[in-house]
Amino acid sequence: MRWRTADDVVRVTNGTCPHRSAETLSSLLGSKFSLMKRTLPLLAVLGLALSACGGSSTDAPAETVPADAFVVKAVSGLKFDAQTYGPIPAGDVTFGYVNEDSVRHTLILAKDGVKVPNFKLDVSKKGSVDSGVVNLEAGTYQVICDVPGHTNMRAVLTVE
Ligand SMILES: [Cu+2]
Repeated sequence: MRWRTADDVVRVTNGTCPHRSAETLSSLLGSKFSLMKRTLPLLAVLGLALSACGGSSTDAPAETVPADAFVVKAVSGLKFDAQTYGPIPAGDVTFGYVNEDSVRHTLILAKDGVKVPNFKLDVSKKGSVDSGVVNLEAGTYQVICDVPGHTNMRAVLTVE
């Protein structure tokens, strides 16, 4: 997927773990000064910082789309990645929302002109991901981005 560029991965990784930037630093130091023994203590400290992060289940997980999610993407041109979605089964639906555009987008649902309450996804910038669960009865829903000026961001979701 386009949003998973190397830069995005680095950004996401750095955002996940404040110590992770040390990895980049240490690899830089490692390549430039690998023969200089006086950098070893510094690298050891960096290594401790890394191990304090690595694999700990208490870290905030990287924000990713849940595996079972129904994925909608915001793409360039103030559009969703499709004009029609579904049909998907009624009940609890997990939505994943991926921003492949360069500006903020939201995702809300409406049925018969009435907004589905307590459900709004918000992806602030390129590479942002949001997800949420909403219970939907069968019907035809409008998929809407309610950011001002994004009135063309409309799609239809069929739930059955
Ligand atoms: Cu939008």
